[in-house]
Amino acid sequence: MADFLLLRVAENPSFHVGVAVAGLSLFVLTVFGLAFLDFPPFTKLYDTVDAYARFCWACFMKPHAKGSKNQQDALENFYKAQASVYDKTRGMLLHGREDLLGLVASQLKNKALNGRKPIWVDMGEYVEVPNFFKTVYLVDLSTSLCEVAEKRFEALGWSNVKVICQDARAFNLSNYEEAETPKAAEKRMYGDGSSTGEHEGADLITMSYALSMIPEFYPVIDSLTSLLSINGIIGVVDFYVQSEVDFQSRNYTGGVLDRHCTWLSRTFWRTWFEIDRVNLEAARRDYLEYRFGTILTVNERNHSFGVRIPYYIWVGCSKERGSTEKRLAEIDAAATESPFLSALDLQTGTAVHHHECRSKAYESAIVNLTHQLPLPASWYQNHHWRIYYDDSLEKHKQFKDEYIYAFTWEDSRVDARLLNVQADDVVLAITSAGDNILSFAAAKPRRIHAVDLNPAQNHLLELKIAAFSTLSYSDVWKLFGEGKHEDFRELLVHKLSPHMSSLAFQYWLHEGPKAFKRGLYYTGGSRHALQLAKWLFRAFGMRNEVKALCEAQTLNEQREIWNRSLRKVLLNRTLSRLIVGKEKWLWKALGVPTNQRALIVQDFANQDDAVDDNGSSTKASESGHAIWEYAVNTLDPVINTSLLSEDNSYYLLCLQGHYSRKCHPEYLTPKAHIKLSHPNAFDGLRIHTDELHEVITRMSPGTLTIAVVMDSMDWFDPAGTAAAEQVAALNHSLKMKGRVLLRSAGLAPWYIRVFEEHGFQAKRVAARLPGTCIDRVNMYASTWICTKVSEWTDKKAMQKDGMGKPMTPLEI
Ligand SMILES: *[C@@H]1O[C@H](CO)[C@@H](O)[C@H](O)[C@H]1NC(C)=O
Ligand SMILES: *[C@@H]1O[C@H](CO)[C@@H](O)[C@H](O)[C@H]1NC(C)=O
Ligand SMILES: *[C@@H]1O[C@H](CO)[C@@H](O)[C@H](O)[C@H]1NC(C)=O
Ligand SMILES: *[C@@H]1O[C@H](CO)[C@@H](O)[C@H](O)[C@H]1NC(C)=O
Ligand SMILES: *[C@@H]1O[C@H](CO)[C@@H](O)[C@H](O)[C@H]1NC(C)=O
Ligand SMILES: *[C@@H]1O[C@H](CO)[C@@H](O)[C@H](O)[C@H]1NC(C)=O
Ligand SMILES: *[C@@H]1O[C@H](CO)[C@@H](O)[C@H](O)[C@H]1NC(C)=O
Ligand SMILES: *[C@@H]1O[C@H](CO)[C@@H](O)[C@H](O)[C@H]1NC(C)=O
Ligand SMILES: CC(=O)N[C@H]1CO[C@H](CO)[C@@H](O)[C@@H]1O
Repeated sequence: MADFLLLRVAENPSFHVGVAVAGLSLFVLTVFGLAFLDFPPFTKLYDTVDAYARFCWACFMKPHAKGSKNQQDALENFYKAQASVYDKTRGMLLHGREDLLGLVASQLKNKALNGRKPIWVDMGEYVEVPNFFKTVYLVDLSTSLCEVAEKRFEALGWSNVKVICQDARAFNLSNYEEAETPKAAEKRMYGDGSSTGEHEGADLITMSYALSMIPEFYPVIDSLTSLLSINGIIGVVDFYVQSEVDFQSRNYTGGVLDRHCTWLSRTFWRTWFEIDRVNLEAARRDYLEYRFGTILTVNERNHSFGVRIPYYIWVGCSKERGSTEKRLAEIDAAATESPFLSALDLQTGTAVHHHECRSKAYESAIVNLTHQLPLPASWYQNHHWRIYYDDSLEKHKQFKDEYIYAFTWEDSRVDARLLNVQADDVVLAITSAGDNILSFAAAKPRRIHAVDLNPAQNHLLELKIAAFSTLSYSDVWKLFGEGKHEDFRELLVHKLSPHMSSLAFQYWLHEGPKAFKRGLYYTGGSRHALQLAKWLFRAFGMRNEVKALCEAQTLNEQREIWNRSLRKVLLNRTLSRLIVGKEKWLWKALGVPTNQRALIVQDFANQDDAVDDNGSSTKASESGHAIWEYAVNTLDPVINTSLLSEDNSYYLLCLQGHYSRKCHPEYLTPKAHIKLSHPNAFDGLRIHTDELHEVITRMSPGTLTIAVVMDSMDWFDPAGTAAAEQVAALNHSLKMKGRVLLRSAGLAPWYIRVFEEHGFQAKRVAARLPGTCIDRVNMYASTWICTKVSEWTDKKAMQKDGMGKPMTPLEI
C-alpha cells in the first residue's frame, strides 16, 4: 500500500508542491521564530512579528501572479507586500552587505581620487553612506521599492541620492551626469574601447543580492563593464551555490577557500530560492569574474539561523586595469630583479643588465591574456607585494592551510650585527613568521625578497605588513604583542583589506577571528611546543615557578628558579626519550625534519666525552639522548646568560604565550612602528610563494647581495644533488662579495664543503660549544657566512671577453 501511495504522490504535482510549501513554511516560521530571540525589547516585538509575517508571506507563501512572465511584474508582486518592511527583514538575512560596504569603502578611501568626489551606482539595494559621494544612483526595477527609497532619502535629506526606477540594463550614466572634461575623456581612451559614454564612469558600483534576481544577467553585467570607470570598484554580495568542478581549473578567482558547497546544500538552496525566482545558477558569479578583474573575494556561510546559507562577497575592477604589457613587465621586473626595474633605478644611478628573467607569475599572466581571461587576482591588488602563485599545487596544499611558525626563531639582533644591511642591499630571506623580514625592512635595503613554500607563512607576513601600513601602534601591539584582539574582524574588513591579497584576506577572514581570540601564538604548528610546555608545567604544578621565571629581575634569581624546578621538567631524560625524540613530533612542533635530526645525532656521536650507558643503547635511544643533550646545550646557557624578563623575548613568548611591554622583538617597538608605517616602507618588498631554489633560479644573475637561508640547508639529503643545485643557483644570483647567512644544527654541516666547491669562502661566525650561547635563541649549533669570492679573474672567466658582461642565465 505504501508503494501505491508514494506513486500517487509523485503523480500528483499539486500535492507534491503543497507538501513542499507546508514543509518550507514551517521551517521558515521556526527560523524566524528563533530570530526573535535577538530582539529583547518587547515594544519592538509587535513590529518585528508584523515585519516577518509580511516578509514570509511575500517570500514563501504568496502565490506568484498567474501567467506573468515579466520580471518587473514578478518583482512587483514579490516586493509590494513587503516593501516597507524590506529593510528590517533583509538586514537580518543579508548580513554580507555590511561587509561588502566596509570592503569597498576601505578600497575607495585607500585610492587617491585627486580630490574628486566619487560616483556610486547601486543596483537594487538601499544606500546608507552617501555623504562621501558626489552622486549616488540607486537603480531598481521594482517600483514599490523605489517609492520607499525615495521617501526615505527625502526624510533623511540626502539630496545627492537619485533613485532611478529602471531596468539595470538600460541605465546609462550619460543621461544623468554632465559631460566630462576632454582630459578625462583622454584618460578613458585607455579603458575599454567599447564604452562610449561621455561620463567618466561610476567609481563604485554595488549590487547586493540583486544579481541572482535578474533573469537576463549577461547584458546587465556587460552594461556594468561600460558603466564602471577605469579605476572604479565594483562590489557584489549575493547568495550562490557552486561545486568544485565549476571553478577548479581557474586561476583568476582569487582563491577558493570554502567555495565548494556540498551536493545537499546545492540542491536545497537552489530549489529553495527558485520559489522566489532567485536563481543561484553558477554562471552568474562566473560571468562576473570573467568580465572583471578580481580584487578580493570571500565565501561565507551565515550560521545565525541554525542554517548555513552560502553567500559570497566579491570586489572587482576593470579587467584592463593594470594589464598593459608595460605594467606587467614592470611589476614582474621587481620580482626577478630584471631590467625594467633597473630602468627605474637608472634615476638613482644603478647599473642595468641586458637580458630578461621572467617570473612564473608573468608567464601565467601572458597565458591568461592570450585566452582573453582576466589576470590572476594578485595583479589587480593595490600593492604588488605578494607575487602570484598557483595555490592549487600539491606542494602548497601539503601544509593544510596552517603555518608552522607563528613567530620567527632566529635572533634578529645578531642577524643585524652580522649582516649590517645597507641601503643598496638586495636581500633574499626565508619568510618564516615574517619577524625577521620586518627587521630587515626597518633597515631600508633596496629590495627584500621573502620566500616561503608554505602559503600560510606568507599570509602571516602579509597580515603584519598590512597592519603596519594602516593600524596605530596600539592595535599592532595588541595583534602581535599580546596576540589577542577582540575586534579583529572589524579591523580586517575596514582597515586591513585594501592592503592584502585576496588569498591572504580569505585566509584571515577564515582563521583570524579564532586565532586572535585564543592568542596568535597558540596557533600554527609551533603551538604544540607551547602547549606541551604549558601542560607539563600545569601537570607538575609549576605555573607559579614559570611566572617567577618570567618576572625574575636578575640572572642569579633566574638561574636559581630554573635549577630548582623547571629544568627538572623540561630537561627530563625520561620525557625526552618518550616525546621529544620522536620524529613526528619534532617535525610538527619544532619543524625539525629527519635530515636535520641526523646532523644532531652525528655531532653527538662525534663527541668523545659522550657519556652513555654502554652496551644497552639501541639506535633509537641514542638519538633520543642526542636530542636531550642538544636541548640541554640550548636551554641551560640561555638561562645562564640572558634575562628572560628583559632581554630574551623568544623564550619569554614560549613560556607565557605573549610578549611583554618590557621585552619584545625590535619590530614591536614604537620606534620601529614609525619606520614601518611610513607609506613607502614596503615598496621594495616582494613575497614569493615557492621553493627557494625556484625563486633564485629566476633571479637576474649577480643581483642579490644577501641571502638568508636560515637552517633550510639542513633539510637536504646529503646523498642528493639538491644542495649542490641550490648553491650553484645562489652563486649565480649573488653579486660578487654577496653573502649567504645560514644556521645549522650541526657544528660543521656537510654542505659547507659544497659552498666551498662553488667558489664561496665559508666562515663559521659562531659555534655553540657546551655552556656557551651563540645568540638569544641558541637553537642552532653554528652560524655561517659564506661569501662569494670566485673572481672574474679566475681562469674560466678570463677566457670570456670583457669585464662586467653578465653571464647567460641558467636554463629554466
Ligand atoms: C549572520 O547574520 C546575522 C544578522 O545579520 C549577523 O548578526 C551574524 O553575525 C551573521 N553570522 C555570521 C556567521 O556571519
Ligand atoms: C549612453 O547615452 C549616450 C548619449 O546619451 C550615448 O551616446 C551612448 O551610446 C549611451 N551608451 C550606451 C552604453 O548605451
Ligand atoms: C591559468 O589558467 C589558464 C587557463 O585555464 C591556463 O592556461 C594557465 O596555464 C594557468 N596558469 C597557471 C600559472 O596555472
Ligand atoms: C642546581 O641544583 C643542584 C641540586 O639540585 C646543585 O647541585 C647545583 O649546584 C645547582 N646548580 C646551579 C648552577 O645552581
Ligand atoms: C623526570 O620526571 C620523572 C617523572 O616525574 C621524575 O621522577 C624524574 O625524577 C625526573 N628526572 C629528572 C632527571 O629530573
Ligand atoms: C662499550 O662496551 C664495549 C663492549 O661491550 C667496550 O668494548 C667499549 O669500550 C665500551 N665503550 C665505552 C665508551 O665504555
Ligand atoms: C659562480 O659565479 C661566478 C660569476 O658570478 C662564476 O665566475 C663562477 O664560475 C661560479 N662558480 C661556479 C662554481 O659555478
Ligand atoms: C654561567 O655563566 C657563567 C659566566 O657568565 C659561567 O661562569 C658559568 O660556568 C655558567 N654556568 C653554566 C652552568 O653554564
Ligand atoms: C595585454 C597584453 O599584455 N597582451 C599580451 C598577451 O600575451 C600575448 C602573447 O604573449 C602578447 O602578445 C599580448 O601583447
